[in-house]
Amino acid sequence: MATHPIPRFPDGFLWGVSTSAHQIEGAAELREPSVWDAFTAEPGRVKDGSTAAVACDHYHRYREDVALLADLGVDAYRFSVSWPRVNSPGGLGFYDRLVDELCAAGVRPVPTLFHWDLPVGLDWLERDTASRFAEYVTRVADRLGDRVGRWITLNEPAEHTLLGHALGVHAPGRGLLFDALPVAHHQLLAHGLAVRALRASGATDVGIANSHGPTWPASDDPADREAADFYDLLLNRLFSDPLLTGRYPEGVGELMPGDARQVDADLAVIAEPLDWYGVNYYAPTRVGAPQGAEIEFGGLTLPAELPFSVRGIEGRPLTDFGWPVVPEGLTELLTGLSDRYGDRLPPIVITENGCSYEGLDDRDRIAYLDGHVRALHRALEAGVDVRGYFVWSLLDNFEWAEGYARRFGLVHVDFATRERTPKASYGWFREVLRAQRHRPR
Ligand code: GBH
Repeated sequence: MATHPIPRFPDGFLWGVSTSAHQIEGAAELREPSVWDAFTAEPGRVKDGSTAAVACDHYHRYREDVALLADLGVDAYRFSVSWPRVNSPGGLGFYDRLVDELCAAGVRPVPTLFHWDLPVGLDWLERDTASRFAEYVTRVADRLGDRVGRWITLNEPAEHTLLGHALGVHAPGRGLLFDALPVAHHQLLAHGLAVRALRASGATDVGIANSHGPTWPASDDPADREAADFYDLLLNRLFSDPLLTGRYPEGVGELMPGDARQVDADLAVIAEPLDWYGVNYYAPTRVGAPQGAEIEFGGLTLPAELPFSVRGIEGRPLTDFGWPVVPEGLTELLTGLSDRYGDRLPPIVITENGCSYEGLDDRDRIAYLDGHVRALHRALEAGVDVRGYFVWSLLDNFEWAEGYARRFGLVHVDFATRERTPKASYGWFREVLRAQRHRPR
């Protein structure tokens, strides 16, 4: 554990933790099914064969979880609203109670409106899903907007496109490879329409949570550089460029659904100004030229026909998931975003950062988080306007295709009894928050 105190962050910097509905709520029988329920029901899709039918049972235990947040001392809590639950009778009432409980505890609610649990029957390949999303967002904002100040439209459209629709390892389980591009466009359009819907309902603090990470070429060889640049385009710029500049990267707009005029009109919606830009960061990726074979990577099997190959990052500790621990990648990422977008980049909030490790005495998690908070401070010193930091996650939870095998929580959950036990990292984060508030500048 680092011995030096973490440097002081600016006044008003927002400290928080994140979760998502499908991963923690349970009470699946009280809502409509989502594509994740359907996907999980197919044999072999989730590694340990588990489902999220009960998960952390947060739906029934939210009071206990809000008490954990209050005791931790975070300013804010990022959770997600389940669209299939909102579609069910009484579903919005749950979020009403949760938001009331958070406000009473002095914790700011920061809802994400879509974190991958699409209602069964809807499909991101269909353009109409974007308008349906905006209608749903209006319903949520009308109900919660008197107490919710800050909103997040989507979580990681890049990962949802890639994992869910291009590779098929997440719901809805489609392996469309490049034919998945309309899914990216329709989510971006849904985001823009949601920003407009939120503004129409009076919201003044709207952002998105995008996954980002530096892409490191495997070597200086032009073939490796070209492959890395393409990977960076697909995972990073394909999303940040339209959102922040109103244009797709060179050559991509032509691949999107609709004629050029339609795509341009959509881009004007997609580029609605944001109050802040959310970044989920876990690790950089090492990418080289294709190697003509399937690749095992980060729990995934990547098909051989991709125009790049993903390599390991050597000489770094790995988390239980096999992801490398590279704190300075966060500084590099943030200074890179600031260089690329300049004045067009709104203030940044780190909406997720964390790691999976076993055990209650989780010193490795403390080391990971400590390193990343320091790396974040270095980005601030370098002049990047960062306004907040959220740890993924409050609780161990249903880690998608990995089931319950990966533990990202500051709080341990026993999935037989649903008992919560704060880990060492919870105590560490509480001390960090305390020190930030009490240390003189
Ligand atoms: C987030 O996705 C999700 O928003 C959240 O729901 C999920 O629980 C959480 O992360 C943990 O998975 O290059 O080998 O280091 C993040 C998904 C994270 C997937 C980084 C690819 C790269 C692994 N991405 N990861 S590696």
